[in-house]
Amino acid sequence: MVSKWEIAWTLATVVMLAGVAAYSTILLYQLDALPADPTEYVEVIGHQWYWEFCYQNTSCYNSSYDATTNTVSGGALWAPPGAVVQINVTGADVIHSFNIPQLGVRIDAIPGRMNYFAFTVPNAPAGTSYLIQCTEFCGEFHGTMRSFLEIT
Ligand SMILES: [Cu+2]
Repeated sequence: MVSKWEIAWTLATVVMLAGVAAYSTILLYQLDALPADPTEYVEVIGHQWYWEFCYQNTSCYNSSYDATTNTVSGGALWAPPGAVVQINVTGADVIHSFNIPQLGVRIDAIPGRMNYFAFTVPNAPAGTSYLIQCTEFCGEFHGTMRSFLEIT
């Protein structure tokens, strides 16, 4: 025979798990929510093997990484300290993945699809830079498909 205690603790567990599930679902949706009024929008396009950054959908910069000096030329992801940056990410050829490891930013760059993500730039002094690394194996020079988020 089932005791009333067995029924009670089973029900208590069900209620607790339902609460955790509901709370987690709400948090997951909030994590994906985009800010209503970001400081800047940047279109990020992954190419074999460089990142292209477009500001206001008009000024585009191809960021070329030099592994011998660990620097980029031609452009970077520029943002002022504390800015809320919305990135609209896509791929031009194969699947790439846009990743700023220090800031926990990671989103796939998929041809024919636009992925949206927003993050807050740290309040770091101008000139600070954060590594950007492609994290989806995308061919021969995947390892040096890098750029920088540069604080302006
Ligand atoms: Cu890549």
